[in-house]
Amino acid sequence: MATATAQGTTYHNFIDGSWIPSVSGDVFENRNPANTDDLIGVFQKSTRQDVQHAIDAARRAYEHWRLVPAPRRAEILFRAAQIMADRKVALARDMTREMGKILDETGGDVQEAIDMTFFMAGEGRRQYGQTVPSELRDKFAMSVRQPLGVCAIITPWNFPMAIPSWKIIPALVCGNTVVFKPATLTPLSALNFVKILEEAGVPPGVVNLVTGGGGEVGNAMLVSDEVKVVSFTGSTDVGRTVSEQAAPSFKKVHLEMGGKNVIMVMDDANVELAVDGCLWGGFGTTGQRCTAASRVVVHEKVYAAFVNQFVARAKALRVGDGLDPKSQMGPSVSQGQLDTVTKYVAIGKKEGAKLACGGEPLREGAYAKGFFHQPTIFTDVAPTMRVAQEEIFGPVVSVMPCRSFDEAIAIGNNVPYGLSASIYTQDINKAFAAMRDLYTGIFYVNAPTIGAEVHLPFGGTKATGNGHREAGTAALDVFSEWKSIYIDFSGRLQRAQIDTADL
Ligand code: UN1
Repeated sequence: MATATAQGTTYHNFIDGSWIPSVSGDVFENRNPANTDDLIGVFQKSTRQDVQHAIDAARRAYEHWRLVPAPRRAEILFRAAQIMADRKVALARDMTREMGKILDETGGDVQEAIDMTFFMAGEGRRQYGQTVPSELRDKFAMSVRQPLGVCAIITPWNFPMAIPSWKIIPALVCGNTVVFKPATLTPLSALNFVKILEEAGVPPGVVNLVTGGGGEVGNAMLVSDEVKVVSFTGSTDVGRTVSEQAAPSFKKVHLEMGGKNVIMVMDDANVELAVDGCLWGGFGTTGQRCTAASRVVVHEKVYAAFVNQFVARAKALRVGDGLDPKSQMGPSVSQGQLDTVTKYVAIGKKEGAKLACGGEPLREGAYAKGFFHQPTIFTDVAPTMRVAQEEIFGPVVSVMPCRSFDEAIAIGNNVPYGLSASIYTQDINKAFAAMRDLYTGIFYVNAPTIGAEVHLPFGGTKATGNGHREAGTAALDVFSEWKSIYIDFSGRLQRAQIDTADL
């Protein structure tokens, strides 16, 4: 898995059951975003050739793995879930160190991977199809799920173990094999995950890990004829490229992309509860969730009360190294991400939004070697401003006043994305109307926009997705195809839709 030297630990790719270096001999560094002096390790900068080896291994392994009965495949996955649970604390620490979010949250990330693995392992005994009466005599009709082959899994850095589990575990339980390219910012958590699958007994070649950049590693997977499914989570811009690259070979493409999620606070809301929700939804994971509540629409009758409380609470958030149990918000994941935050703060100011708190990177003292930024709130934001339309993926929340429930819904829907939304209200009629009318894949009542559980579908509408869902049994639809089977036991030719008279 790794070799340690005075220069640090070198981690390898995992191809065909062996931990091996890239053919390039090149590596890249992974550093702690809370303290860039802390080198976590060096990882393989893989090439097209490495990807090809991994695809070849996955293709060969598929011929065996697809024939392993699904309940047996699932037994391996149950074991993997248990190993993850046993190692949860250590896995969370590694993740905080490489990604920055606080320990409570990395513990949650690992827990989500455990939950998903147990849930999907259960699907090993539940890949239900349909049996239906045939329209002809002495004929049987049914549908079964079948695997597709090699799946390319491309994952982001914000949920370094949960999101890989959402994709890899259903792929495996359905009988596919995997080539996995994790984000370059979080390769250690990916490696930890794959190591656990290896230990649990996943056979050589069934899961292959190739670290490196999207341009080289990602593209090589997208253009390969051997790859049958691509599951990608990341930005909408990259998702579009994934879709275009994968189109000529007719791959099944599952995309999970950006969000600009809204919390709507109505005049009858419990304002304190709404403030709790907006803090957690807006600044949890330093705003770096696709589901983050980066917009808040507040009824004018409670606007002043809400803003006062929200700003006071945001100012009091303790920003710091995620490994310190006192920290409530960690750094942005990288300099690039921090630059995006500062860019959008400048855009918000220029557009005339009121900077109610924050707005500055934190550079002094304990912050000097990390990518920290103050929790930032813009108020009196117009719904058309860029800070209210574009995904920032940082600790910046835009608050907008509204005069009515209908206006809140209109503002809520008027963005390019459709992942998650929420309403705070005590009025059941408004709650149900909002559930129906927000065009998103996920909706919450009296809870923030984050916090999806693994056994319901996860995904979004519009520029967030391309119609697929992960998590829940919906994930099986990404990683399997239906086969309809007809068995004629009449011993004679029966012509469907034609030989109906003698029935
Ligand atoms: C993401 O935002 O990228 O629902 C994933 C949530 C988490 C998963 C988020 N369970 O917020």
